[in-house]
Amino acid sequence: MLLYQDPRAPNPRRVRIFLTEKSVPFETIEILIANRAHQTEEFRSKNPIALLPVLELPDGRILRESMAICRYVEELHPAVNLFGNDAWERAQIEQWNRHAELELLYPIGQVFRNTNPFWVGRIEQAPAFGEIMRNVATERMAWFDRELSKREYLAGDRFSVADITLLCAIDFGKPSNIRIDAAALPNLARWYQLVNSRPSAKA
Ligand SMILES: N[C@@H](CCC(=O)N[C@@H](CS)C(=O)NCC(=O)O)C(=O)O
Repeated sequence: MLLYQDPRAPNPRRVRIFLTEKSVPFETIEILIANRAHQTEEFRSKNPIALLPVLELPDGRILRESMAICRYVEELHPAVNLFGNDAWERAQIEQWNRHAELELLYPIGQVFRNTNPFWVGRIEQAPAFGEIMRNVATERMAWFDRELSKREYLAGDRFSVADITLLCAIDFGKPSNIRIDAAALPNLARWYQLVNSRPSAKA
């Protein structure tokens, strides 16, 4: 399978980490957002809304949306399980993956889009909205810290796709200077060390 991706973007990284955790071989094509390579007619023929990642199967079928891609791979390669083994675990992982996505990856992405010079001339920015989203992200990190005082991993006592999303969200805070203050957020810092030290984190 072929992954169209940008090495610096968080959603393609979620898929790279997922595939690496499962030891599923994949090839990549770099589509650099900085070069507007995702906005070409050629790439739009694979994703009309010009977003990464895109997965292309050997028979030419195209799959978009990082979690749709991961769910497809999970079905093809059930071991190692990353989406849950029974109804309750699947629901827990879904819940925490959505929390990581909507409550942290989204606001952090909006801080970047609305305040970073990278996007000047590319999109219409609303810096005040970006700062509101920065406050949301800060509050949510404190909440994740409290939750991670109760268990080892985000959705339970083992690694799951929810941890992948939270890791990618937190690392995407770097360009906006949103970082884990280990003194204030010791549980989140402990969890970050644990997950970031997995070999897949480098994918
Ligand atoms: N929900 C989508 C989000 C895709 C997305 O926003 N991708 C970003 C990179 S992380 C992108 O391609 N941005 C390009 C742009 O906004 O112009 C997914 O999970 O695949």
